[in-house]
Amino acid sequence: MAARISSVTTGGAPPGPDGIPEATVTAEEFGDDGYSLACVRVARRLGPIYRWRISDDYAPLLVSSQELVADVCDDSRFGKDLGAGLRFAREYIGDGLFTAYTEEENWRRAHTILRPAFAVDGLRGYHAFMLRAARRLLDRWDQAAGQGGTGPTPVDVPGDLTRMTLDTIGLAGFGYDLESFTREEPHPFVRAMNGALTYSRLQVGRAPGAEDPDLTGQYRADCATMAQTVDEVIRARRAAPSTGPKDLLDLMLAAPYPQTGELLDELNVRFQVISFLIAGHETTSGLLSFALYYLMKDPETLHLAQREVDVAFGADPNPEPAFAEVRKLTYIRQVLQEALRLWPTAPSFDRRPLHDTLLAGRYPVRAGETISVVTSMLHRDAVWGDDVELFDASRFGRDQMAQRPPHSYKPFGTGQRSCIGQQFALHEAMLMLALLVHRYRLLDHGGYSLDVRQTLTLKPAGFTMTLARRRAAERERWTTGAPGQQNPGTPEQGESASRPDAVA
Ligand code: MNH
Repeated sequence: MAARISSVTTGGAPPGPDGIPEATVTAEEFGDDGYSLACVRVARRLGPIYRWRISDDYAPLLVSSQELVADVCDDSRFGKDLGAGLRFAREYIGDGLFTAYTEEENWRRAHTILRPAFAVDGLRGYHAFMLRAARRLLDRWDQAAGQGGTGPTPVDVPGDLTRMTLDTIGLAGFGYDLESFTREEPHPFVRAMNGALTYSRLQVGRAPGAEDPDLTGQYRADCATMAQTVDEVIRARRAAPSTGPKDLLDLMLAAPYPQTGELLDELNVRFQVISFLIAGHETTSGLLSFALYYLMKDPETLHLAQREVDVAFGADPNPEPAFAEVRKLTYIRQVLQEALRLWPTAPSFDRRPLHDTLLAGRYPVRAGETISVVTSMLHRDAVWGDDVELFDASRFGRDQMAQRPPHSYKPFGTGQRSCIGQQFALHEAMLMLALLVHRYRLLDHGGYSLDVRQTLTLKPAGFTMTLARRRAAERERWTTGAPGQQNPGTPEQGESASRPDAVA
């Protein structure tokens, strides 16, 4: 059922003098589905470590076994690196959190100031915004389900979920409504953002001086549009300070760095806002799209997910779950974690040795060189058993999680540079997924077969499905079932204390 990352089985390359094979990648192997998926194909051929000479001065090492990844996650010997794509993105997101070097003062400042916004108390304040954006998606999908006699029309799953996650981060982070569901054309910021991201992607691996002047002109215009939108948002907030709980923008504008009492400077705030708008939506919408794909294809998993939300929300056709209720949906969380195992939507991250060192005690690596973790291969390491392509949410039951070695699951990166928005993303995704499986049956109208593509992040391309509203009786069967089947309880009972093991 699961689409497999296709493997190429032509012969291996001879290892170099350091024992590391060097990849020569044919155009066919490179394919057209994105750099990270090509890295996976090469890893299948060359094994868990290889060097890929992309240009004369850029030849990252790629690692993908649990053993090697565990070593590069040692924060005392390795730190975050910016691969070619992120280095390029510094043109428009500068030293924002995502693209700052750890040594840059602005990384520590922003990390210290913004961290509290992503702890439980911060998250609680975003719940209402998440619910509001989720509601917009349900309204659209109710229409598509064909209320009022018209037949169901297919929904664009990744497209609509991207609208939802974008509205969420705009509202929750910055009090700014991107109104993604009511526009015919994307918001100018969104169009500019996609243009700039596409342009950066095209630049990776392109020789210096080989820019296309038309594209470069458009790119400059896109960067200016992003900056303008964000400066407007900032001006509006300065003119009318918010009265509710502090959001990200309040902290960015007014919270001092405790060590020096200084605020983030104006340019850095602009970089932060753009960074959060980008980092805060694509990955989460991809995650939800993959989770819906597996639920649509796998009735048994869907059944368990529906049982959990039906018991939690009851027969109420329009539940408005509270913050704490969402956090108790452990099976829904497991479905999301398993989706991120098979398709980590941020498919790789980069590390670099702080000093010359031996990787895993045997491969010499130099200070400052780029070592990319191929997360989607790590998540298929033998530590995951012998049926790694199988979607199986029980892998994230508490006992199974405790048995796996550390650093076998890295969808959110690692250590101090891991994703600051992890709990934000999981809460948003749990809420949305819970509302969806409570409300609809998920119908595979076209026999969709998984086509994973990387733009910036991974998405199931061309994924549409149709929906049918569930009836109250379907939701009540768990609690009012036949004698002997009463109240089966939630799946994985007693696991409500379990936390994702994402960042070890
Ligand atoms: Mn997020 C860093 C994955 C959702 C904001 N994120 C990272 C990294 C990964 C990642 C991997 C580490 C990158 C690296 O080492 O170079 N993020 C995800 C995934 C999801 C996600 C898979 C959703 C699913 N991220 C979010 C959300 C937000 C966010 C939501 C904001 C609300 N992420 C960030 C920021 C960083 C980051 C900011 C950089 C943090 C730092 O380096 O200090």
